[in-house]
Amino acid sequence: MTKAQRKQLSSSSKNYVPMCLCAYMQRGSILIITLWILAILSLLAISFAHHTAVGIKLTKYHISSLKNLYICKAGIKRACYELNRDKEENTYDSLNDSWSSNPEAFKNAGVGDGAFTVSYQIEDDNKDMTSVYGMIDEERKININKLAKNGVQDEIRLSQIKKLLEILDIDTKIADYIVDWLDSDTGVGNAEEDFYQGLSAPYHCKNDLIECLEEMYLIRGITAEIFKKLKPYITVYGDGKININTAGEEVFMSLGMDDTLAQQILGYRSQDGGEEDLYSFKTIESIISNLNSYQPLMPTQVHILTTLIETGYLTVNSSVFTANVTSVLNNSKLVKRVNVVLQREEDNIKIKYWHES
Ligand SMILES: [Ca+2]
Ligand SMILES: [Ca+2]
Repeated sequence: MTKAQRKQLSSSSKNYVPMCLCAYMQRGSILIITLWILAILSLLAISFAHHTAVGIKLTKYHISSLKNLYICKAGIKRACYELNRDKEENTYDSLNDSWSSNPEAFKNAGVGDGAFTVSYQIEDDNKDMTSVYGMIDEERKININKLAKNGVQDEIRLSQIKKLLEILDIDTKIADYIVDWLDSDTGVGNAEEDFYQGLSAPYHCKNDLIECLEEMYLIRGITAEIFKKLKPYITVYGDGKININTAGEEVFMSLGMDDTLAQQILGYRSQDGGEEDLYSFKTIESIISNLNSYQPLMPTQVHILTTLIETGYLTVNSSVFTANVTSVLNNSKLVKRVNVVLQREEDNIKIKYWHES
């Protein structure tokens, strides 16, 4: 090999090594870039899958929620049906009516993918809470809006509410504060505009009717404890008459009856008439004679009843009903509650109040 050939060979081998290295590095970069792209795509796919899963869950929740609402609406339809049916069956309203206690219609009644229940809780003789499957008529309670008549305090109704507060062991001043909230005057009383404007977060005294019971939390002196005690006995609906077929002892006594008379009414009502509703008061005129036939009334008791009947404080009918409807779906823990107040009129039923939770 000549000197020139050796020089050429040496030169070509020097060039060969960097060229190989360059190609190797190029392939490595492509691999790294590919891996990065794969990683980014995987992350995007995971993120997309997560979003889709959340979306599917939300859609399922909304579908279940909607189904639950319509099951509650079916419960309300059933309540309206029972109210209309009852109107055909009799001309009075009592706890023996189909709207009142009717597990067949209102307890866990299957609709589509779930079931509805229309119920409320009462205290039984052992002071335990028990469910009644049906509606509550508002005429078993005292309408506090009637404490003010045309914007002026009604003395007789004020004394009735004070009696109720006494029975429930609540300060009777609360009755005056409720009157101040309702009556049209703004200066005479202990809970008028001045009081509410003097609060750390002031607001106006309403000087008008209460639209829903929870509004009472705005009235001076009404605490959660007092509201809970009062709630079963008061309402803001109805014409102010008390249904003698549905009211309880506390309400009868607040009307001025003694304990014996209140118990006599409850005793008459609770007699078992078998299939027939024999022991409801069917007309106002029959109240005294029915009670006398059950157990002779004292002259003072006859006088109290006569006065209450003649002054229009008693009735045998109800027209406003509260339905607490709960719906559950099969295979789901999702529960929906709708509380409605229904007013039964001559030829239709009006919704007076609606609350969903
Ligand atoms: Ca009836
Ligand atoms: Ca007032």
